[in-house]
Amino acid sequence: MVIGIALFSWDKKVGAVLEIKHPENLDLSQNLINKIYMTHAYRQENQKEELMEINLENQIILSYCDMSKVVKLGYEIIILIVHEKEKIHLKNLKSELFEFAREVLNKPKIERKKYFFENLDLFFKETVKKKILLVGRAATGKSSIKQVIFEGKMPQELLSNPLEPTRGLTPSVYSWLDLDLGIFDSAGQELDYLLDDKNEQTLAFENTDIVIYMFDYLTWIENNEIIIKDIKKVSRIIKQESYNAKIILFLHKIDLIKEENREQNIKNIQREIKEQLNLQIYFTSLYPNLIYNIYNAFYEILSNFSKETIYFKEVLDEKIKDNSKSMCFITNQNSSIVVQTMSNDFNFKLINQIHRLIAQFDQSFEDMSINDNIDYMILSSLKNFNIIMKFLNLSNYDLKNLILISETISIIQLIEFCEEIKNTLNRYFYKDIQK
Ligand SMILES: Nc1nc2c(ncn2[C@@H]2O[C@H](COP(=O)(O)OP(=O)(O)O)[C@@H](O)[C@H]2O)c(=O)[nH]1
Ligand SMILES: [Mg+2]
Repeated sequence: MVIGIALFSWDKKVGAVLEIKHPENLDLSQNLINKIYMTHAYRQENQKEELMEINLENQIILSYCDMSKVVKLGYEIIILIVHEKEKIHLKNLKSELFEFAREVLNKPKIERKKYFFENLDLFFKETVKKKILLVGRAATGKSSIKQVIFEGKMPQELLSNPLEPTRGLTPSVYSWLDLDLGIFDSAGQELDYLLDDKNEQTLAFENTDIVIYMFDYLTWIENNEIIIKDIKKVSRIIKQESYNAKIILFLHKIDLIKEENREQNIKNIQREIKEQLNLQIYFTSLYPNLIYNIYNAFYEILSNFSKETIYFKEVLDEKIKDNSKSMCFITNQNSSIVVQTMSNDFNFKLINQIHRLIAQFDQSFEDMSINDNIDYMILSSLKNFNIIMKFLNLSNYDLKNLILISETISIIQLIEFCEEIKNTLNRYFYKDIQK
């Protein structure tokens, strides 16, 4: 998340003068300003444009100054303050700030303000803020799901190297298309405390839009009463305090149900939940052949808030709908899959290998696309199994790669699809800027 941006000019008598800032309530302490000036002044021998990175407690400050002009004009500086969580976007933000600051500061003073505000959407995208709370007993898989969905972690890594148990309530902020998502992961061992202690309750439930209560298959089999009791308690808290949150259930680790019984078991549990609780439930697992369901669950949940999620899904569905054995997805800067579509007959077993492959190529493909203008990466087998990956170059909008996989569509056709999708997305964002 970009927190703010500001332009300082220089007065021979008083020193730094704050000329422009955004947002209006951006807090810039004198201490901070001094620090920024010291950082540039310290490198006085540098006679070129420079972009410094200053790391503070949980913020990163990028600061541009053209040192070749200091003798004549004093220090003219543009700073961009970003949340440390945005570290992964830093490379793009730096190059954008560099261009932006150079443009602004090369303009005569009276024209700067207009240009500055007209181009702010480079850094600030209008987003909707939503809070999701993950609760459930210990070791049901809450933290693993969070890391796979929102941090682009490989599921098999988390299955073979389990995470440390979560302590307390751990908040993280993720950008997800047009959403800013606050995900609050809670500690399973402390669930009783969370549901019984008034202060903890407020901290967890206040302003929450979605409560995901997760339980795993084995606990359900061994002790479904405790789970039903938990869920009723969550319901009661929401009702009593009139919180505006919706409860969604995840029954996780369905890989532990024997495959031949899975469908029937799921149906039975679904019926039981409906009778006792009447809440929406998803059946999930991080196992490769079942992972698609989790992405779909989050798609359905988030599409309630995000118009981009719905629109992009439509764009992909449109391309895939008349083709068999094909799938398509788009990743964001975190390498999370933000939208996907698949024909019914797609070979699920392939997903694991494809995700692995894409993860391995991810960084080098991005570098090559930026530095060498590489347009596509294509993998093609003799049996007409084709994978194509296209770098979307839409980092401002938090999108990274488009990936199409098919056992029936030719490479030429896949390239065409990629171009069409890319053009549709460009039109969508371009129109957005025009508004
Ligand atoms: N069988 C199976 N195990 C899983 C799955 N997802 C996570 N796990 C394992 O469940 C354990 C607990 O995971 P964790 O995410 O720490 O659970 P949390 O306490 O709810 O945050 C770990 O050993 C994970 O590897 C799944 O889909 N199937
Ligand atoms: Mg955890």
